[in-house]
Amino acid sequence: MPDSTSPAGASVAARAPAHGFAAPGPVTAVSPEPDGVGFRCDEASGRLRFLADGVLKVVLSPTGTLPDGFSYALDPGAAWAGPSTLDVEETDGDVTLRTAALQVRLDRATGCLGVLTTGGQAVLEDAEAPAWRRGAGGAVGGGLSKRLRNGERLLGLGDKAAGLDRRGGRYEHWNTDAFAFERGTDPLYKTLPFVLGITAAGSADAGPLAYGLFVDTPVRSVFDLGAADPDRLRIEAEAETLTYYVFHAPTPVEVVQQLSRLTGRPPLWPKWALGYHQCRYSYRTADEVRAVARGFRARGIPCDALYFDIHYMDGYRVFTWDRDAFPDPAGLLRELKADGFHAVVMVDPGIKADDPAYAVARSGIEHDAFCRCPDGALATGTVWPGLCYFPDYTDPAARRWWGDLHRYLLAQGVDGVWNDMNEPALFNPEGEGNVEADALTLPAEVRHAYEGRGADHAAMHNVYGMQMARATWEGLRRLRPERRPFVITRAAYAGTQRWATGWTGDNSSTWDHLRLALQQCLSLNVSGMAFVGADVGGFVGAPTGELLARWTQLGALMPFFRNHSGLDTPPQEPWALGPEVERVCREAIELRYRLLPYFYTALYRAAADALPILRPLALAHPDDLAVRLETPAGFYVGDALLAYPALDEGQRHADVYLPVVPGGWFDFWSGASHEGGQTLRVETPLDALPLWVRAGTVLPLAPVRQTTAEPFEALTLQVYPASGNFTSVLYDDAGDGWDFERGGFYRCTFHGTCDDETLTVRAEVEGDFAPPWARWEVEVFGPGPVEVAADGEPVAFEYDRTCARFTVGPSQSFEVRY
Ligand code: MIG
Repeated sequence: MPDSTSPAGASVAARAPAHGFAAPGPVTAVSPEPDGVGFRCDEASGRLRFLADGVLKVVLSPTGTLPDGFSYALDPGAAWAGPSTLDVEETDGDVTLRTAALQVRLDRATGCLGVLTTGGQAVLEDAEAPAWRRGAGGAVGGGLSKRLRNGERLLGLGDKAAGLDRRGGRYEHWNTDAFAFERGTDPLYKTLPFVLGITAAGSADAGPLAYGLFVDTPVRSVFDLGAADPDRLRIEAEAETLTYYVFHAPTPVEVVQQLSRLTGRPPLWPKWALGYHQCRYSYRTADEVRAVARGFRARGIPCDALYFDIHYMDGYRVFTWDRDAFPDPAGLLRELKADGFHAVVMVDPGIKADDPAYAVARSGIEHDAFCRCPDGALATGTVWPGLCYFPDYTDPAARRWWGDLHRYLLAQGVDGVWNDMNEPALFNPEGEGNVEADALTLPAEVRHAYEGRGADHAAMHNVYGMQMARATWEGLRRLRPERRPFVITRAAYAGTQRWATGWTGDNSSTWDHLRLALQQCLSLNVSGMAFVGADVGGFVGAPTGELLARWTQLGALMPFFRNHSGLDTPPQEPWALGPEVERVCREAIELRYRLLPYFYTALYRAAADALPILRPLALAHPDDLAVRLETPAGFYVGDALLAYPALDEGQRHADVYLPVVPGGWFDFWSGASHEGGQTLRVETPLDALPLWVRAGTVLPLAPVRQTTAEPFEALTLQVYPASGNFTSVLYDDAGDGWDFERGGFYRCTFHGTCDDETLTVRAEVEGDFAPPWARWEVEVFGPGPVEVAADGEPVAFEYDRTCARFTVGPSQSFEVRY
């Protein structure tokens, strides 16, 4: 070992005692800058810059210099054209900047900032001036204080373990291994410091207003959303520089899109990522994995991926296999592949440090890829393998080294990588290594490269996991350029969605966790992380059959759909809890596979159009006063499907609130149509998963298959008409690879027009990809037609009270006459 490891004597310097707050003081100078202004105060300087008419960037610093603006959160590929117009007006009292969407007023006397609409409606206003807490060594932390209004709802903050409405809560951002977390446990694994505000309707002509606040400080921070003072949103971050963005758009969904454009859209994940995945901690031998695979195929339960948790490794050494338990990994993975299963393996950041023969550790040292203490010693801490080193993923060379390690796994046929423990999480047996006994992560003073800038762990902690996921993604992309990477991460910071899907960590097999799983996934979607899921069935403990059935139903509607359970828990595969539960689980999984074309389109819309996949009702219906955030429990999948899964033990009915939409709603199961603006009571026996389709939708469905790759001949198109014009989109491509970037995609826009006499659906196709379907099986809901035609030619049809069925060629336009 070239370097010794030394116990860290240094205490955490950054926690200096506070000596009170300092405000910026009066504005002393204002200077024009591109798309905004710079300003100086007695005690601070700042910059206001519009990235677009409705996107304002604010940078504040208690020093004279503002940073270069680098942030891991920002998508470097995002092109901001600036505001379409910008007026700057200076008066004695304030400086006002106006774009086509917003005006910002900087009060000269106090340095307070107010963001308003062009019509003068408040969007987000300082309640008090920004302030810095002065420690002995200068400024150590900054604070913001914004006004909250009566009736204003706040969403976002990623997967914080609470209800959707974050108002009244206080949340901390410090990525933490939160094993067996409960509702209210905080902090958790992820830091997504974005708040979506939706105000109550102001007056008859001023409807609800939507805005977003993204505070781009990866350091430890606290968001108090009205806990200490109900009318104040207060943010304190252990950062000198406060950088935040205010978004404003006509609708909440567009605000989420603004955030997603800033911090990046997800890549188009391979299609198999949308299939059903099975995991446990751990399938310990090759034979056990084979038995699980057979379990799915023998029972005809669809499944696309199996997971290898930490026991596949040799003594928890990453990039190794335990050859006793898995004598021929490549052979096993080939077998699985032949049977339609993808293999995802866990890779943790901790690299075993106390084995001189371990090539990965030696290579890391040679490449100087590991984090060091200020005295130059390698930082070490204890995790699964014992004493470990930790790669510095904020160093581009270390990321490259890390990425290249995956060559070994890819050669064996691994399809995807699961990054866990990347908060980073450490154990603390008596403070082994040079980690403080109670820190459970790297010490604050550990050094990071931070892209050549240099930073300590306190500053890099919350981005560690995202940069690990990035290094993994980039490695897979580089080493296997013909395939799309699949990466899943536990820790995250804003922007992680560019490189990884996510799950919500170690939940429990309880009914409250079922509801929490939904709330967490919805909030993650509001916060820019669309491709997420929670462990189906719960990780800690054991679900009852009823809970597993209900959780599989909910999971079938989450983007990431994986059953996972913890060490020493009883089996939790869909068949583990008896035939009735197995049937219900199978039906839910089958529904997911039928919905795949719709889900894949939703994923495409997330990747292409920055749209969330899951949407709380309030996101889509901010002006509907009947839509509160927690009840009813309905939510959207994509923009057309409304779901009301049962979330309570023994639940035998659901009160389904249908929002007001043109043309109303159709029951997905019965085809019956219902007007919006009412609450229906529906039965929810164990096998019921209430689903509603918005009128004005063409819903694409595939037949049930055992994997997402199984070819099929007939695509079903369910048409749910609404009078007037409507459009729907169907996206498809090869499901993997990058041909879609060069025209190898199929995007069909359905242009529907409907009145009492005629329904026409015109299919407008773009792209060069030829989907494999031989025909479209069309199902048109509503009254019985008198005739049907495709591209002008009459077509035979059947009608059965709710639905007219007929067959057309793929991509054919059709017309129904009533
Ligand atoms: O200390 O790899 O959240 O999904 O099964 C536990 C074992 C480490 C935590 C993850 C969980 C995983 C488990 N890991």
